[in-house]
Amino acid sequence: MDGGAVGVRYDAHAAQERWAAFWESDRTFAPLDDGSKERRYVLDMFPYPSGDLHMGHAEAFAMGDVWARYLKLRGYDVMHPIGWDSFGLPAENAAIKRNAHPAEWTYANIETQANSFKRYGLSLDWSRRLHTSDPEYYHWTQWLFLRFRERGLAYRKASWVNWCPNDQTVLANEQVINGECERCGAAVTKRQLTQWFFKVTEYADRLLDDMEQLEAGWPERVLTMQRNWIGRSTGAHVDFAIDGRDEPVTVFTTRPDTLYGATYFVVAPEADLAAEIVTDDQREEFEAYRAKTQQATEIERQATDRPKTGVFLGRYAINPVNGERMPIWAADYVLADYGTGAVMAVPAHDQRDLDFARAFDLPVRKVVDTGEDDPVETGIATTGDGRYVNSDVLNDLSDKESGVAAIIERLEAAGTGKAAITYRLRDWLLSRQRFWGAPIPIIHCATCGEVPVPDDQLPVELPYLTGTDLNPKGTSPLAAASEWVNVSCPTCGGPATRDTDTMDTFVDSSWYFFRYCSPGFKEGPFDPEDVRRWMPVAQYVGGVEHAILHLLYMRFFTKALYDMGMLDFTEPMRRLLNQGQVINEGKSMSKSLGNGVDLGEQIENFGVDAVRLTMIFAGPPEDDIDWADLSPSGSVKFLQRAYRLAADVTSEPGVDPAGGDATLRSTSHRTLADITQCIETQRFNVAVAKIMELVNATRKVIDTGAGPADPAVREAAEFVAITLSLVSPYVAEEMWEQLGHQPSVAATTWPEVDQSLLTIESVTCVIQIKGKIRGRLEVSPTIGEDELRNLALAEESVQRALDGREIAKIIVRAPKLVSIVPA
Ligand code: ANZ
Ligand code: ZN
Repeated sequence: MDGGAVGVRYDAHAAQERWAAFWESDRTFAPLDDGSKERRYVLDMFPYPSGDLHMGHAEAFAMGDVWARYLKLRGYDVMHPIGWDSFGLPAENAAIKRNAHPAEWTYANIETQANSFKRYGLSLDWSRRLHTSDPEYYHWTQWLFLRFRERGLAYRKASWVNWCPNDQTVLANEQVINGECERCGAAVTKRQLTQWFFKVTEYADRLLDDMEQLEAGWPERVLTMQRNWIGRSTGAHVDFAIDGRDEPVTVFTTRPDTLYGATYFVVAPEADLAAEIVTDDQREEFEAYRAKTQQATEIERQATDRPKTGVFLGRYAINPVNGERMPIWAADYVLADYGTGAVMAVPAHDQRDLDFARAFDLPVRKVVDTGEDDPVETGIATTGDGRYVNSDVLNDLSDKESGVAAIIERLEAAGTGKAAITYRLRDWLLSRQRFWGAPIPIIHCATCGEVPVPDDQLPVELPYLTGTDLNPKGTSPLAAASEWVNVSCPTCGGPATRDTDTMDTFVDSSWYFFRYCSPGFKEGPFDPEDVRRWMPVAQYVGGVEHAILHLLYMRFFTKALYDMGMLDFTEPMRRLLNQGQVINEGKSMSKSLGNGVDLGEQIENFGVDAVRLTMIFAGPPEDDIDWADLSPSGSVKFLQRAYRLAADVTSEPGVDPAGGDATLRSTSHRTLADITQCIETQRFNVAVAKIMELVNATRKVIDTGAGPADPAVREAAEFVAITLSLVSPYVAEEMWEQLGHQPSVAATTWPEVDQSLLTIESVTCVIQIKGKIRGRLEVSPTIGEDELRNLALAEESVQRALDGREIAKIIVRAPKLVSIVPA
């Protein structure tokens, strides 16, 4: 089957060495940035240097490279930079274990990964390389922090925070997954600490509303996850007077229309209010309860099947619409950091409240008649629409919308409430009690308070700490570096101390894509002119695990920088592609399962081109791919087959294809049109399948058709080389050279589809039996002889005419004729 000059092969490993060196010295992938071409910025989420590159990186970067190479061939000036997200806990843990400095481990891993990236044939611009742990980079992370602080977007306050008892550090809400530490899986508890926050909540509405700009280019599921995370709830704030307290207490409710059904009042046990209002009689019981809730993890507190617990605080709240006195309880199903930390409980229409009321024998009063069975009897709260009952002014109404509007009007008139919106989104807790991060550039002075480090003293560099100095102690390891900590106050010159916390690494990654536009810029984090030329990013590629963390934070940074006048756009990434995971034998790869696949080994065995081809061909980019189901050796065979086309071509470069085999030309242009469409719509796997078809069609014409000298064969082989270069760049370069071209295929242009050649979609094949026409078939012009023979014999009219007779002779002239002679 497999024709071509026997033994002609490309040597994958030799090609890798050769072309990687060529691209580097030729600076093939450095953008021109001279305005001669339209600019496009293609970006892969930058890696964390945890070790060498793994299969996940290989997939993501292969996807990104399809884009970058494609856009370059389409004539754009493409910027495709690379760098490292090189601060973070794993480096610190490794340093403690090996009694070394985190930088050693970090920068050694970066070098390993950089070499692997180069071997992997990515069209990267190495001149823009950055590491977030370099002082030249974190200088500007600190500078941005100070600018945010000036605008009130960075502030410090005492609050209940998520605490990981294992890593001995605080965590952002986003880093707590089902009540567990995202990093180590330990159950997260709460602690009251003074911490730094970014005021993301100020941008909640814009983060939601600007998603309109992303609808066309971002996956819907990421947008949905962000919407849910921001969690905008509309309802009302209602003020309840408290017996014996001057100030009323406000609750947030989404159902102010059920106000007449409120029968008790609940405060979060750790809310200051609870400790303030509890009566002396109840204090002991309350304090024991509060201590217990602090040990409970978020998972436990939110579990629905968990028995409801709580303590009566001995006090009463007054319902503003009917003056009823309602007992105030502390219960852990109410969270301190949502809404106002206090709720009016309406057991008839809220299941959590009903469960609690039944546990503590509190009254239940129905105020909406939904026609369902009475919640008092069933124990099931009714939440739907219905006629209002027991609700005074609402009793004539029967739908929620008018109920809510009527009660809000009444509350507003009386000055006891108003329409309100609440968000699930919290401010971003950014300080960490760890070493390997950007120090917070603040000095604490007994006289002057918080004093920012003056800009001309940035960066505040990390002191040199190693090994056991870094052991987690509950406070930052930096606190022990007394020479570093003790400074004189920049304002009054008196004795002062540095802030000893470092910034969450998500701060570093919230602005790195701007820095790529201005590598080495000394007057700021980036030159706004550079960013204006290159951004927004045309295509961002990375894992869906960042759907809310990184992808929300970087949107927040962008909006804040826009408000500072440094940008002229509000969304940084036009399009987002989330690649799936590479799994093995149905499961995520992991050390404990022992099912890890080593990227280096795969490359050793099959070569970079075949590994990349296998990744891309495996399925749609966003799907998970199971390495066990794939055949990198099949990819190797295909690549050799493609290569041999180029080796076989005998016509000269530049020959006019016009006189060449018409059907092959039609196939080439149709396939090229399809491939182009597939790339544009991110169906990279289908694009590969089309390239395979074109290889087969060309092979057939070389072996059994017009032959290797036909100019259409050259055209087809060139199409193969160019389109294949997106996925398997080394073989493509080899082909391009075999075809007599100067390097590099990456620097050529994507061929034009000749529309006039697309028309011949099928040809009519005549089936003769003993010279008489017995049937016709519509077939592809490139159909193979075996396939055509089988199709012809399967035709009903042919079967009938043969009537069971044996066949003496069959002549197949694909695609137009099959001639059968029966015995
Ligand atoms: C009375 C009520 C009646 C409520 C009813 C619901 C149904 P979402 O939709 O998630 O925003 N709530 C308010 N603050 C809370 C807190 N800190 N911890 C726990 N629950 C809290 O939820 C808003 C509803 O959750 C609010 O509306 C409040 O209960 C409760 F038939 O108020 B509702
Ligand atoms: Zn001072």
